[in-house]
Amino acid sequence: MKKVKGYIFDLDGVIVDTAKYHYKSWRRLANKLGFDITIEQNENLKGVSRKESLEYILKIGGQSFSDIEQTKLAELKNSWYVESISNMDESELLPGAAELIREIKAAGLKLSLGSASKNSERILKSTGLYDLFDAIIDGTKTSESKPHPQVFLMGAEALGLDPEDCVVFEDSINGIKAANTGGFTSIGVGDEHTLREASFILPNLEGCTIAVIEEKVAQHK
Ligand code: B16
Ligand code: MG
Repeated sequence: MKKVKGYIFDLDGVIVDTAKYHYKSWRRLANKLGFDITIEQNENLKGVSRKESLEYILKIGGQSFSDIEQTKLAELKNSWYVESISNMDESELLPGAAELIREIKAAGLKLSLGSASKNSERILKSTGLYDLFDAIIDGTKTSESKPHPQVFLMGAEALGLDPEDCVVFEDSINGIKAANTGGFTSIGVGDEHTLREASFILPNLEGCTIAVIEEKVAQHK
């Protein structure tokens, strides 16, 4: 890659600190059904759609429900999740994320969201970032879940760029796999061991600038 032309951001766990609310809401649902889920099991839920997350959780609890009941359970979890993000503002942004997004926009480079969430519009609006994105690809537009690369491929296409000209920021194992499979440079944001399949890893986005990314991408080649 000569120069990074497109920046694709995952939402939950990269831009905003919502992963903890997803976990809390899934845990509340599991507890209501009579079992519990661990923080390690929650790692496998990151980047995974609501429907597939529920299927995974029900498997942990050894429980089965009809499709209609599953829809109701997913809706119940989402109502708790939406309630927990109802007063969301800029204070929920993860360190450095908004600064980097604003720098990319000011530099005239392309920005897309690549999230599994169906709540992304609400979250981006309440944190003041919605208008900065050239494309918003999320769970309302995709038919495949990460680790399938669809969400990122749609993002690159919406930006008019090839995957090899774009970087993807991700906090989940499934998201890193999706970016790698799609031919993107994957940037893991978070734990070094968990995200070891990424092209490179940053502990968080604090102090992260276009120059930092360009340098890391050049080193990775
Ligand atoms: P929703 P991301 C993902 O968002 C979350 O990591 C995952 O935990 C959640 O189940 C999924 O969105 C669906 O979210 O229930 O809001 O539609 O990390 O891909 O931005
Ligand atoms: Mg995420």
